[in-house]
Amino acid sequence: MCVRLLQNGAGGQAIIAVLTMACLGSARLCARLGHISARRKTPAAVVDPLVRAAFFKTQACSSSSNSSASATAAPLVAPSASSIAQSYTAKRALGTMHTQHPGSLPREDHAPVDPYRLLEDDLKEIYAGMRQELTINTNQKLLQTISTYYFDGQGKAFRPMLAILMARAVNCHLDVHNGKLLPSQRSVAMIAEMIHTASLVHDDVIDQADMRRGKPSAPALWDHKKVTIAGDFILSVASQMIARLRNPDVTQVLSMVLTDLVQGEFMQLGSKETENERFAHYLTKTYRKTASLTANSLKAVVMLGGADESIADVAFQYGRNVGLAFQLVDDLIDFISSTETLGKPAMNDLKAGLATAPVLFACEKYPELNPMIMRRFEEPGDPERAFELVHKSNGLEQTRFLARKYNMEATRLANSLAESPFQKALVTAADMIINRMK
Ligand code: GRG
Repeated sequence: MCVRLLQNGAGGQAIIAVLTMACLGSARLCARLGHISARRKTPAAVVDPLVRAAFFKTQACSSSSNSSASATAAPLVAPSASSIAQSYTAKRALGTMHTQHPGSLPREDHAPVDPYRLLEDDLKEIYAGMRQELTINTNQKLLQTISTYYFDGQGKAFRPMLAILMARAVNCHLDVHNGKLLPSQRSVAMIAEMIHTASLVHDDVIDQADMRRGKPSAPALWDHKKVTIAGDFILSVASQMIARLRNPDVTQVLSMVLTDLVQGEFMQLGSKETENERFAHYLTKTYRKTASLTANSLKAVVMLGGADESIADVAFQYGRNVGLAFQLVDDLIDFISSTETLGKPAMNDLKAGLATAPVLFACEKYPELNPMIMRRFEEPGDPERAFELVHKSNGLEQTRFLARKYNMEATRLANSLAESPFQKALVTAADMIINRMK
């Protein structure tokens, strides 16, 4: 195992982050990196809404188990992080964002907390809010229909979930706002999901994707020009919401996400000649395309809560680490999940010409992948051969190992915050990202 410093640009500042690199039989690649500067549904009746309200409003930051309220709130304590991860992969509507749970378990202080269960009301509220924002900002019926199409509660809602958890965890940590979520913090959670969704809409047009989340994609249903404009519309409404925050520093942080996303997507269209350059390019692309959104939206919510720079950096780095882990796992499951589980075609990346971490690691053992990468798997049989070589190599294990390293760093950061249900759920969320299958 090698430990390297990777410097990454974000928000115009240099961010130094520790990249602990998995070198399972990949010492060469690791050495090169050294040169880089870079739910079964819980029965609804189990938790009395009033008791839960009391628990979260008056004891929102408390993790103690010595009250009747917290005992009643026991279903928030899930059996294990991986079972949460498995249960959430089942298709769910927003009303069923519960971890599956066989019944009430005794509360254990160190047991994981299910973020979906914990934030059920918050998430319902923000989905209703996003749909409302998109609906009231246009009287064009078709624009309303297309722009709200992906706000159907079928996404994993990771970004708003993380933003709300971090906001509430830091409010508890600082002992401010009674541990409650501020309206501006709720807005940022919505903005993050809206930016994410606008990028999915555009991505589906660019990739001419037929499916998204197990249903026809927007461009499969409507004219591509209209779908593109609907993506722009989602972004324009999100921009208005940013402006309404009336906070120039937060505006700058959130605007950076857009610059990063567009650059990340653009970088994905290019490739590099050498293995060193390719991995550096891949990591920077991954930060920009995926991790910048989680890093900067988590930073924005804590800034709005009144956090100082050091806590803002904890939030940013937690978001950056879970974002990088998320994308690595995304790239991994493209090789191991079925089309049915994913709700979109599997082996999509190779077919789209993309060399992701599993392939880049597999190159160590199978250099014949190099010319395939350079021609973006365009020759007949390239995707199938590359898929086979990746499975024969250690590329999948190395990718998971690297994702786990980021996950461990995120967990360390979450554990640097004062204990609260939200802080604990940040730890669970990082684990869910690692254990997910879709
Ligand atoms: C319009 C802001 C904007 C950008 C244009 C097209 C583009 C530039 C960027 C695309 C960026 C993109 C699609 C990143 C994908 C990141 C990613 C891993 C998406 C999958 O996220 P999940 O699995 O999706 O959280 P769900 O369906 O759960 O919401």
